Amino acid sequence: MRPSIARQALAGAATVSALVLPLQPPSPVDRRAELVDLAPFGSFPTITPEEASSRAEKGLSLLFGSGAFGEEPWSPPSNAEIEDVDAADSSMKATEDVQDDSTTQAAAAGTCDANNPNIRFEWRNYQDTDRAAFVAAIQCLKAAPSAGSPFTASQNRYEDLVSVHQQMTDQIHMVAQFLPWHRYFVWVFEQLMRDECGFDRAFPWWDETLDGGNFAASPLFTDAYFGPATAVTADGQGTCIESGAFANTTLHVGPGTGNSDHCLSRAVNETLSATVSSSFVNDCNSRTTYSDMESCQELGPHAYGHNAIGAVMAEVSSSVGDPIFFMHHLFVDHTFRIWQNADAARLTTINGCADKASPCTAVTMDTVLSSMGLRPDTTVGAVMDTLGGFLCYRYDH
Ligand SMILES: *[C@@H]1O[C@H](CO)[C@@H](O)[C@H](O)[C@H]1NC(C)=O
Ligand SMILES: *[C@@H]1O[C@H](CO)[C@@H](O)[C@H](O)[C@H]1NC(C)=O
Ligand SMILES: [Cu+2]
Repeated sequence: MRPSIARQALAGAATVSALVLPLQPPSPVDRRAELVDLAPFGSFPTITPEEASSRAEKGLSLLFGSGAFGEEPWSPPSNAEIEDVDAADSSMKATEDVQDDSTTQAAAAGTCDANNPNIRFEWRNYQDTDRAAFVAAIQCLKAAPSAGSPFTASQNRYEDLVSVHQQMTDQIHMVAQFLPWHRYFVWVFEQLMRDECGFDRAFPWWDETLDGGNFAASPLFTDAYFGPATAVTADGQGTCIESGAFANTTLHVGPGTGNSDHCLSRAVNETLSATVSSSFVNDCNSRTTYSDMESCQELGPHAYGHNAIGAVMAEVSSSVGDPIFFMHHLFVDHTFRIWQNADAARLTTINGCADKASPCTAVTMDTVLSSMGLRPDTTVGAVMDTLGGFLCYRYDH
């Protein structure tokens, strides 16, 4: 089913917003972006920041801000840090470090020079030429053919990623391997960009807390890059994205478990985006057991980021259809890495449920992570350390 789309005349639109007017050719002055019913998209389940705060171990949370978490993650980069990046031209250096066959070489060798890993640069530290190359490589995946079966409904290489996530939804959400699987999935995306679209630069990440409360003004949501963070309308509709690198995209996978053609749409709610804050992130990261931290992050900042962008991004199974998905999950992965940095044991241990059976199967280092053949399967243990050999990256801060 195609979500119903109402095109409205501009004049007096607010007073006739409930009406679906007959389609008419828009004049250049009068036309508005197509509106989208949000009902087919639903939303991610959440806990409130207050719930996260009241359940967190307050003793540990006092350590935040004192440098106890190593990379001082949640303050904007200092001028000195930015100058370091410029002086070393680290994006070029990281570029040279990319292995020709990074899919298998690092995994087979099991080595990573921790002094010389790939570096993921926060979008504000990522140069314009790198930004343009990054979105161009995503466009390349969207223009390349799908590999076909088993990527149901996919009509291009990018949608193969959407299809994998859609089909695996129940195995990768609300389970302990949520964080390791999405770390692996971002890596799979990175490999497709490098191996199939020639992307040979450092990767970016998005410190979403810097844009909380004002996604619309984020340097990601511009016509040069991901397109606008269009606001949810007063009567709760989204809009098709009509500018930026992914303007006028038709998606074929989803929404939900079904597959029907629908536009790439957003419905940004800045009340929800304001919830994506460093205090919420830190409350979740102050939890000392993996499973407590994981559920707090998944239902907390992770879920609010999805719901704040809305429409395609708010739909659990096929949210990958909006390329901002990967920037959001780079943020989630950064948060996970910061939690791990506080204690070396967090690179080699995990707990919680690997499935939704009762009693459940416990997650272990040997729990398998699959991308349905996009890239080889791996294990939770292989991705716990971002410098462990299968992976070889760190964040710029
Ligand atoms: C934005 O989210 C808040 C919090 O859930 C909600 O109360 C409000 O109605 C939403 N705004 C719109 C326009 O949907
Ligand atoms: C997207 O479609 C709209 C409506 O047809 C059009 O005005 C706009 O120019 C298109 N944008 C691009 C980048 O093609
Ligand atoms: Cu997911």
